[in-house]
Amino acid sequence: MATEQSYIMIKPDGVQRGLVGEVIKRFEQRGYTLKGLKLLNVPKDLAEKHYQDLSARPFFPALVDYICSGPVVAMVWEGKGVVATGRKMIGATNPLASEPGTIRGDFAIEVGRNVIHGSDSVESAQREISLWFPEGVAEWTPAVKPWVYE
Ligand code: FUP
Repeated sequence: MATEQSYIMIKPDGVQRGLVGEVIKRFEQRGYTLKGLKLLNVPKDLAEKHYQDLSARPFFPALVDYICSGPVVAMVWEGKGVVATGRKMIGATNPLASEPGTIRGDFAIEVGRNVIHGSDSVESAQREISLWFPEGVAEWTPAVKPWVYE
């Protein structure tokens, strides 16, 4: 049975503010498995493709500029329910509406500086993982798996 994967990205503000370890720690501690990880400066066409559904929105040019303003950390995380649970761990799009205890609720104020992206559905995750990791991701099974899953 294929295990669910999500595309999780620490945006340029998260990288610049030194939140990479904090984000990775939260996903690791929850029990999810890191399958892909890279730091990259985002080409404009990749940012535009990633956010293609928002291309008609007034904030789109600023959003693309923000994503291209410094390196991001692109990741693939795997595990049961990782898409929906990842979104809960990340918090609401607008950080002022994000609950404390979520990543955005603990570390962000502005919607245009909201630290992290997480796929919003399994279908989006598949599209985003192909877009950001055309080379594919690592194959491995963590030894703790029987202690995380019954
Ligand atoms: P999310 O799935 O939580 O990342 O939210 P969306 O896909 O709706 O929005 C993607 C990104 O667009 C947000 F992370 C930040 C940006 N955005 C704005 O800058 N202004 C807005 O009003 C809405 C979204």
